[in-house]
Amino acid sequence: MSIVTVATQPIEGQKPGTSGLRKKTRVFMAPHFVENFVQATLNAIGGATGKTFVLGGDGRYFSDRVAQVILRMCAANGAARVIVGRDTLLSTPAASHLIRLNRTDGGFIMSASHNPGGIDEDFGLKFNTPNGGPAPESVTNAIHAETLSLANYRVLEAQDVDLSRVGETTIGDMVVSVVDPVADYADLMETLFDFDRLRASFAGGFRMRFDAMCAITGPYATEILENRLGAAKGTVVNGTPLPDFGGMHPDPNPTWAHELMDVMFGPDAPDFGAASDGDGDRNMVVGKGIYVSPSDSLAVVAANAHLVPGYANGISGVARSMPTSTAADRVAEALGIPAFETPTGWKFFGNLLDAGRVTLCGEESFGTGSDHVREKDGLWAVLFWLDIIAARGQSVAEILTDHWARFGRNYYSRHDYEALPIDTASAIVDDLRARLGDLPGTVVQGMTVSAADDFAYTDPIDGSVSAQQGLRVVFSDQSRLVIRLSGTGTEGATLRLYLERVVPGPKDLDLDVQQALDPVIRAAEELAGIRARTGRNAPDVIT
Ligand code: G16
Repeated sequence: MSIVTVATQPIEGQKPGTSGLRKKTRVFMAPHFVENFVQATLNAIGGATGKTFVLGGDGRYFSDRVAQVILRMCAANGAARVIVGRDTLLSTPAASHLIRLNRTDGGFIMSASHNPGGIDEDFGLKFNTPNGGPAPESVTNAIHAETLSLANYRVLEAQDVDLSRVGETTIGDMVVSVVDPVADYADLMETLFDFDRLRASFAGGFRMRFDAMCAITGPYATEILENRLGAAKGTVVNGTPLPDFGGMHPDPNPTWAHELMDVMFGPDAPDFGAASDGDGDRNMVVGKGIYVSPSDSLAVVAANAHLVPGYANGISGVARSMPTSTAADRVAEALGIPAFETPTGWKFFGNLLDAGRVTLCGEESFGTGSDHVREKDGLWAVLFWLDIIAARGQSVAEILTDHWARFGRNYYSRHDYEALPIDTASAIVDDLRARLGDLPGTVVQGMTVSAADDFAYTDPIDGSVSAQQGLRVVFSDQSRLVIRLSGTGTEGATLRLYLERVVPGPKDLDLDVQQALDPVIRAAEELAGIRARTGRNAPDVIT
């Protein structure tokens, strides 16, 4: 086996977005595309010599080929060992756990998360650092800089490695350890939650439905919920990961997980419903006839953490992304712990988690997690809810009602306008940005603007600054709208409009969400003119 140095040229468009590099699969399939990005990554982290990495992903189309390329390139660049999930499978939180558990030098995750998979859909690749978290901007900027000047990459000439069997093998001088993708992660969950209590709950007739959307969490959910906790067989549906996710759009929100929503709002609904996304880091939780918004989910988890064994000694702080509702802030205030507001992207939580400043983090984009790994974790959030339900002996609806009565309710929704012409979407954002300074004090749809800015974040741990992270307009009654462009889409531009209205209670705690938000929706249209300027008469996705 010989190491070949292949001459190449920089390829445009290799700038990582909110979470790694995401493109159409065919873009990744172009000559040198994967190789350039992998070499740029290895260069940016100071080379691979003697290092150990984790490798896995959600099993989407093309993962098998990319995994072999990464193995050959790691071997050619002098890596000592790569730990790979069997059949290339690892959920993103499981990969994060393996990176930490084995004290490795980081890992490659092959996934475009909630984006559909297949030759005409999306692929993605991201590097996580030794703390198990997505590379911070300092690293992704360095990777991008490398992609712009790359002249060659190194690859080992070798046959494919058999990744279908657990065990050790070598490629060149490098060891390849193929591991069970589920076992270590499931063991970690047993240390955090009261598995005896949960077993008793399922034995007592508690019913749930977990929709894995033909994506990575199927094997994890089956092992944990059905095998270890004794939930009825068939609790996990769409449980086999498929390269094209069976044609599903594996994004756990009311639009894409509508089958689950139909069941949960239908006759004979089970007690609890949940779904996860392509790579297993997102979650949606639903009660019988009631949907839990991700922002509320974070707040409820924080308010009830003392009931869950892994968190019973207290939580140090809570962090949420800026567009996420402020519901969790109110819980933090009541608990006397700090609350942090970060830009969108799980990578911004890493420093706070590493420094022990926060225990729980969450995002409106169906992400919830804690310091047990450095990624958001879909199944973890589901187990957290199950443990809270078991400990309180209440339904989801009762838990939410109690929560709103105590803390007030943050009505919240996100409206997405997808696949817009990039120029149109950028102009909408740029025009509003230019007017922000004039807005405070003005009245829009009967509401007075109290503050308006383009969110900038200074990391409290390393002082790094991230500017232009979303436009926010806050009204004097604490209602709020936020506009930003997605950093994960692969087709045109996706404009996200985040809407929030705070109702302190005790009145008006059970309004229809869209109706409750109507004044804020109208204010957004008056200020930004999204519908007028795009010609769309409704959002593509409402969460
Ligand atoms: C990724 C990030 C999240 C972010 C989400 C949406 O999630 O990890 O932190 O909130 O994208 O980002 P955007 O609004 O820029 O599209 P995932 O699940 O896709 O990895």
